Amino acid sequence: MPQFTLYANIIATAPDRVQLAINEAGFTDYERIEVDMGTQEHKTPEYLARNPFGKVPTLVTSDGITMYESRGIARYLCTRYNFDLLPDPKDNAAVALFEQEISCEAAYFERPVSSIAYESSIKPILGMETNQENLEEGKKLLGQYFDTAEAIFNKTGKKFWAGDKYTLVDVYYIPHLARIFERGYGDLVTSRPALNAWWQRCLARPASKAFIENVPKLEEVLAHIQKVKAAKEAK
Ligand SMILES: N[C@@H](CCC(=O)N[C@@H](CS)C(=O)NCC(=O)O)C(=O)O
Repeated sequence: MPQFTLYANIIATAPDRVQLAINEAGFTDYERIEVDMGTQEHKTPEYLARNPFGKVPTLVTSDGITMYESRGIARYLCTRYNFDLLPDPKDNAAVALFEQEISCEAAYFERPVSSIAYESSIKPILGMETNQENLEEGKKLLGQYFDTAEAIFNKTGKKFWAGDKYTLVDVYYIPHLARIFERGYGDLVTSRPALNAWWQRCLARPASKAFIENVPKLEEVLAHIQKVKAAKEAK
């Protein structure tokens, strides 16, 4: 029996925080179950019993732990299975920087990047029109956050968000940014030299590189949705 089951969905960003942590650790003793969000499987009583918010990801371990929230799950897996993506617990300065940056990602990155993702990827998938004003506002706010981040990278000379070690903080940025690049907004990163240097360091890591290169392309997702719809209508 595998150590745990990860309930996820191929086009969803949040489960990818957990998936990339698993990939970076090279952990293989688990199973991944694709939740069919097209048929609202994540809103069925059976799924809601595992995750009352009706979202992916959810983790279920072989010894009976059920857990939701991607950042919490990734951190739990790191602790439980010794994924080398956390700071040395004896290094107080490293732990402090890690905790600070974990908060910054959730507080300052998540909201603007989510609005870009919603306008440029999710709305087309749901058959809705992109609101260009909201998209531009998201890009502006993300740009402002990245300006501050750029100054910090320059001032500190750190290689990764939480210091010189690649950690879960880097993992948490990558799923959204991979999609930002896929949608053609990669200049938000590449126009800032220190941030771009960080991105290149991530790309030099085989697991992160493979993840970034294989992120689902919106055009392919839309084509797949059309195919499923056409097959249903033909029945
Ligand atoms: N804070 C949650 C967010 C989870 C989340 O919003 N997942 C999205 C996919 S990226 C989802 O399941 N959406 C379906 C819905 O809200 O119905 C986490 O990090 O796990």
